[in-house]
Amino acid sequence: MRLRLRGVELEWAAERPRVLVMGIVNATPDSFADGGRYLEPAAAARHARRLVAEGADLLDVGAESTRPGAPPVPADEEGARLLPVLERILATVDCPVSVDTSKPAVADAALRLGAHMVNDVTGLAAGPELAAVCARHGAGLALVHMQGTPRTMQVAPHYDDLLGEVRAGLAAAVDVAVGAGVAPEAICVDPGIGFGKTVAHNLTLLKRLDALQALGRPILVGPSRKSFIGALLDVPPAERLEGTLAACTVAVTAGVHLLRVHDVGAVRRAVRVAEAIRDAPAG
Ligand code: HH2
Repeated sequence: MRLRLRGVELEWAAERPRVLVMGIVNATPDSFADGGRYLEPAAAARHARRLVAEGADLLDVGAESTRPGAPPVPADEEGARLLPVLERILATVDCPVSVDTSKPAVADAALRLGAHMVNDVTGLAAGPELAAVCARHGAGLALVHMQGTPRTMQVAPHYDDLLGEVRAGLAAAVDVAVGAGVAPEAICVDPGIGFGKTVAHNLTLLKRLDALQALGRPILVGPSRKSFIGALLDVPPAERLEGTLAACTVAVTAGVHLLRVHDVGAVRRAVRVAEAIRDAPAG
């Protein structure tokens, strides 16, 4: 399996694939787990360097919180937060950098600065324009399944056939992206933990990531510190490390390719053990 980003190719062996870790840098005032800490380019770049030193294979930089209930941020404000931080990070680290945005204008500016991939949590809900921007720059594109919008998605999520609907939604998004000129090898897919999902939906998706293998694309998942862990353990985001490690471990067993997380060092160590168990002789 391969994922072609701009100027970089990520590769997973058919046997014993090594799961890659994507470290999160949120240049936002209000992200649920780390809002306000990395708004300044220097602080964000320091954090990026630390995540890479802890073992991040790539970074995801965002400037709009998509936590449940979050208000939309205008493109000029998102760009004004994102671009100085991104520029500094690109000059500081030497791994691929993804930008977490759904806005074509913001993505275009970020890709002009040298970002390698766009991470769209809406899965091209607004149409093919964002994908066309990625195609023009030869950038990678992560497509995330979301039911509703961040403002409404957790009101009453409902599925008649969870795995079938998430898979079909992602397949449709992949078709839109390819129709806009994105190479299939440049696309990865994500079931969207917490994006229009109940706790039970999130648990089933993590357990059954294998249901997305039929899409033939690398699978990305982002359980890090999310509210399903808070619901199970009754702890705030800062105390969700153990829950995050458990979710990541199960995702490794279920065939994930990329994990989007805040706690890179701890996840890297947990993943190494989970991979060793996955690859051990069965008896
Ligand atoms: N989750 C969040 C943001 N971006 N991207 C992908 N591909 N998958 C995810 O699950 C995902 C994502 C939400 O987490 P975070 O960035 O930590 O919080 P906030 O949206 O409040 O900034």
